[in-house]
Parts: sequence; structure tokens; C-alpha cells
Amino acid sequence: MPGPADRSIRATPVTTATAAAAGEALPAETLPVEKLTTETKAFRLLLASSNAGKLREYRVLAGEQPSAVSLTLELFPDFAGRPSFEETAPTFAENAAGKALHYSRFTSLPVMADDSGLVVTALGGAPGVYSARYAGPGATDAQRIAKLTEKLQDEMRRAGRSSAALDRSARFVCAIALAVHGRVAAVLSDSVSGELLDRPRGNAGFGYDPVFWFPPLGKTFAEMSEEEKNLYSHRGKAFRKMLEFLASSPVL
Ligand code: ITT
Repeated sequence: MPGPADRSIRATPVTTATAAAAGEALPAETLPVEKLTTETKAFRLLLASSNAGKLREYRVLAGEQPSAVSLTLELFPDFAGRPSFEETAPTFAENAAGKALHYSRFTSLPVMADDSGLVVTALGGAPGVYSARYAGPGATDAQRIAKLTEKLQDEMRRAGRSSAALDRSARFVCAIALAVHGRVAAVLSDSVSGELLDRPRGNAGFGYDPVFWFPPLGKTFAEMSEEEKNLYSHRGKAFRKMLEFLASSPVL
């Protein structure tokens, strides 16, 4: 987990595009200069999460912003000391919204929360919203992966399939919610599809990354750098949707 010195995840430099930057003199009467100015909107958000893997990824993502938004993402102050939020809803979107809403009651700043997980076709969508709790409270990532592998083996036996015939398709889903002043302002979701391996590969990432094979790159998510994973991941895609929302939203 980042220490107190790391609280501010990232402040992006402001970039403004103007007619002058285009290097051309345009006739003012046909194209007013104001219409060529892209304003940079600045936001300060508090990230409500205790997951060190997510925090590392958001730290990198927050440094890769488009020029239209300048975002400072800070860790929610004293996150562990706040009453925790019980994620009991059946969807990622509802859990993310509930989490953001819950923590927004302790601050006047906008709060961002992420609910995410692995949806496995052969297991009827499990572990899904239970991804963090799949192997019980306090389990390690290795224990969660072991449980997943075990369930896939059970399913293979139950369906009388060979390992090669097992449907290994799975997707990671991420819902990011923004809440401010006790109201949900937005929920942005996305996913990434891959296949499950029997044995872990790679040491990067977190959670189920070592068994999540991403065919377009021929690697697991745990064999990618954070930058590479963010390009393709559920979280990276949902985060970029959130930036688009911030760039155009009059709400925040
Ligand atoms: P916070 O609620 O404090 O953010 P959490 O770990 O409880 O942390 P979630 O309820 O969203 O977060 O559970 C997400 C779980 O899904 C996480 O613990 C991983 O096991 C898995 N997961 C989510 N995104 C993942 C990713 O990018 N790579 C691997 N596993 C992921």
C-alpha cells in the first residue's frame, strides 16, 4: 500500500489547444477564436479502495490523461478507519455506486469507487461480484486462484469433458462509480475477454491475473507491465470512459 507521502496519485499538466497552436491565421468573422479553445477541466477525486493492486493501476492510469481533463486522484483519507461498505448487490454497477455513495457521505469532494471481478462462463458467471470473497475472508490471491482451478476441474468432471473441451472463456468486469454530495453522478463499466489457464503465469498484477490469458498479446495479465495491462484491461477501459464523462459532464 502506498504510504502517506504517496497520497496524491497524480496531477496532470494542463494543455490548451488554441487557434494559434494550429499555426494558421483564421478569419475572425467566420471562425471565432473562442470556438477553437479546448478548455481543460480540473477535478480532484478521492479514490475509495483498499486494494493495493487497483491503487497501483490507477496511479499509472491517472498519469495518462487526455488534455481535456486534469485529474488529481487522491487516496480516501483514513479509508481503513471509516465504517466499511458491505458489497451485497448482485451487480458490479450497484456495488460500485453503493461504495462511492457510502464514502461520499464523509467528504465534500467527489468520490470514485471501483467494483470489479472475474466472470467465468463455465461457472455460470462465478465468482463475479464475489471475486474478492471467493475463497473466504482473508484469503490470499493464490488461494482464490486455487479455488477457481478446483471449481473448473469439478465442472470438467461434472460435464464429462476433457481439459481441451472445457469452455475456458472468462471476462474481467469493472464498474467505476462517481458520487458527490450523497448522490451518484455516474457509473461507467467495461470488460475484457480472455481464457483461463490451469497454472499461473507471471508475477505482475494482482488477483486472478496469473491465470487470465489474453490471446491478442499471447500473455497473461500477470506477464504485462501496468501500462500494457491498462491499455486492454476492464479497469483501463472503464477509467477512460470516466475521463470522457468528466470532460463533458456539467454535473461535477
Ligand atoms: P475495494 O472494494 O476496497 O476496492 P476489493 O479487493 O474488495 O477492494 P472488489 O470488491 O472490487 O475490490 O473485488 C475485486 C476482486 O476481483 C479483487 O479482489 C480481485 O480478486 C478481482 N479482480 C478485480 N480486478 C482484477 C484485476 O484487474 N486483475 C485480477 N483480479 C482482479
